[in-house]
Amino acid sequence: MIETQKFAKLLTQRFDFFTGVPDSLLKSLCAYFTTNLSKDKHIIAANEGNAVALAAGHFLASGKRGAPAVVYMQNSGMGNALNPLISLNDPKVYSIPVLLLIGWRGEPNIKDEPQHIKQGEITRNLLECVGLEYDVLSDDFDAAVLQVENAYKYLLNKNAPYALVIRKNAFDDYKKPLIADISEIIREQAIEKIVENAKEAVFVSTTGMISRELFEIREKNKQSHKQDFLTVGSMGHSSSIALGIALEKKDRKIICLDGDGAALMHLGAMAIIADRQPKNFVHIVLNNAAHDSVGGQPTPAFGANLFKIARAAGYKTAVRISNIEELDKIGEYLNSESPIFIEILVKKGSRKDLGRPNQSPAECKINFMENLKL
Ligand SMILES: Cc1ncc(C[n+]2csc(CCOP(=O)(O)OP(=O)(O)O)c2C)c(N)n1
Repeated sequence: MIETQKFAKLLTQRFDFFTGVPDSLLKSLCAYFTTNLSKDKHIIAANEGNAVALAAGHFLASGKRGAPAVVYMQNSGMGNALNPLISLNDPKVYSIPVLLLIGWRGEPNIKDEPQHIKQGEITRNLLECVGLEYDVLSDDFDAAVLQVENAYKYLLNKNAPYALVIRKNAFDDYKKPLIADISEIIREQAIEKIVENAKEAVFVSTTGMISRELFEIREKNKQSHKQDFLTVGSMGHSSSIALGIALEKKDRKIICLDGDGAALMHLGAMAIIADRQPKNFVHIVLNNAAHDSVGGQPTPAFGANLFKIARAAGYKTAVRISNIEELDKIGEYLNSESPIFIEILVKKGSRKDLGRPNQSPAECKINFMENLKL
């Protein structure tokens, strides 16, 4: 295991701009950047493609020799990153170097969740396929120093991206930055209230804790899971999945339970929803201003006023709930004019003993589709 602080210091000696999307395997590193770098030097991006582009902008503005930046991501985000990596950074286009740090979820022979298996299997092949040089970071610090040096030389000499693939437990714990909560509402309780007030509705829930909490609430209530589609991977796409369903199943109320990080990741989906004006659509963002599921790293979602964005985009109803008294009115909001956007400000954190769905994605899909047929 590598000492996070030593490794991060090594990087900051060579690089002066850091951006990325948080990953549980890289949470210590991200915590170091958040705590120790200024807001101009470290940006938690909306999505991984966004991060690659920010890093490219930094490079373009960094003088004659050019200073490559560092972009960190979970391997699930490689899909988002590939577009700019291939059509912007690649030597066949602008030849813009960038150091990628890629958290290797789903590494073969290491137990992980179903949504990480395929991505883990193909992580190296994907890099090879796009002709991106890489190395798997050693857990020995001295060896890692040489790997970073090697990567740095490559970036300068070849003017092309280079990746370091990072295994589980590569870094030791680094203290989380203290980021104040924006509300007292506990997310699981908010979801419970929503479920209570929407017995017949179909739910599409986002990646991370929100889906796990929805699953647990159904277990606790001894309800079936068949009305819930858990978007375990594919972060940022649950509202589009929900819209696809809503347009087809006009007699059912469709509720998307979104996270703020996920909503920001593909914010354009809100404009599409507003444009289609579904009459049976509720988009709920449980906003804790953080990527809670992977370590609580901050998002700019509080200041972004998502409910105002929704209103401006054309949702018929758009409200922000920030305390328990307003949460009690959720039933009313759920029955207002659709498309409905409800932003609920919630506290970070979840129950320590929160379980994981014991149903496979395939079972979830079959049961959900059976239920939708009715
Ligand atoms: C494309 C992609 N990038 C990164 C991740 C890693 N990831 C999983 S959950 C999550 C945070 C989600 O944050 P938010 O939507 O705000 O929900 P919260 O965890 O706060 O409830 C991240 C970054 C991912 N699964 N997919």
